[in-house]
Amino acid sequence: MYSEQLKSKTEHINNILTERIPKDTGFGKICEAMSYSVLNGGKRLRAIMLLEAFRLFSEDNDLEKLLAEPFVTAIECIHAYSLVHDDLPAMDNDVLRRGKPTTHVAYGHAMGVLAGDGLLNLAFEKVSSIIDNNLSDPCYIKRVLKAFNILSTKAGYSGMIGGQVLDSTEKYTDALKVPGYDELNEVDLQDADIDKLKYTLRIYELKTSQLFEAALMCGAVLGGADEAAVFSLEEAGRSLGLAFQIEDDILDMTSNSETLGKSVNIDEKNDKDTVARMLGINMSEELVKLYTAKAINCLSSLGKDAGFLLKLFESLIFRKL
Ligand code: GRG
Repeated sequence: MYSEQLKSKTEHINNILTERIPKDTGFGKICEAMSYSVLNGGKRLRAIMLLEAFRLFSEDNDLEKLLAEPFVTAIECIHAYSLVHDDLPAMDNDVLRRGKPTTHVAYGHAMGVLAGDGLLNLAFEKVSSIIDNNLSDPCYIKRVLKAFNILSTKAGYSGMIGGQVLDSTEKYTDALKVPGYDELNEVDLQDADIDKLKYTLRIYELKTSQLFEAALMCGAVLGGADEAAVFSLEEAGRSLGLAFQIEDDILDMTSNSETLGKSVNIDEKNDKDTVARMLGINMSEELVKLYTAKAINCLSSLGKDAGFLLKLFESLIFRKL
């Protein structure tokens, strides 16, 4: 049953993280604040995707422990750092995350910045230390370096951080028109401002899709996938991230903070141009379905038994959290 599988996979990820996040108390409260930021719940979607993508291409449990688990830790550390920094007063200024006070509320603003920085460095420490573990086969070293490059690029200035920059500093003007997004022709968008919509989707692709792409691609690369398969998973991550972020907008407008574990109506409060605010709930739900279907197509095109990942993708369409 899918929900039991999901529960057990989430527990597995939580065990990996608990084992690998440092408990050292030698540097004030930094380790405590880092643990608080990572081990405080979270759906573990990116970690689950990474491990499932690895398993599409390799059934070697030892290799999974050696190569994939450090990347699982890294991607959740990077995700957690982005949330900690996103919640800071200089950004969204949020007080609630995963049902608990945000890191800067619990530990102070300076520690919010430092815990985020510490998590980003810990991510790179974990993946680079794979090389120390008697990894002599050049083929595996190449996979690790390739995945390291994907993760750091997609989380970086031209990926997730770039998206956050556009999101928080660049309101749409005609000068910011972006090409592409032909798939929008498949839905009736009535009198929506298509150029502004495309720009907003571009931001989502950067700030949200890029980490989904990294999760699927890193798992595949570490498992030994060929370039065509890695590209299909990149496309799957792109579409899934778009669907996920549009649903996130919808939940911000329609859910409550008890269910979400974070503040709601933030986009209205910050006067943010979100897809859901631009198109309304019904049309936005059409886009969630469109992009989820695209993601499922890309995943199916691999011709692998991706049963669990497919169910995970489908389950995100009408997620409550
Ligand atoms: C570098 C200063 C600096 C800041 C980085 C990049 C960034 C700040 C923030 C982006 C974070 C963000 C809000 C991305 C949107 C993606 C999103 C909806 C995140 C929530 O993901 P879930 O629902 O979270 O998977 P859980 O709590 O389940 O892990």
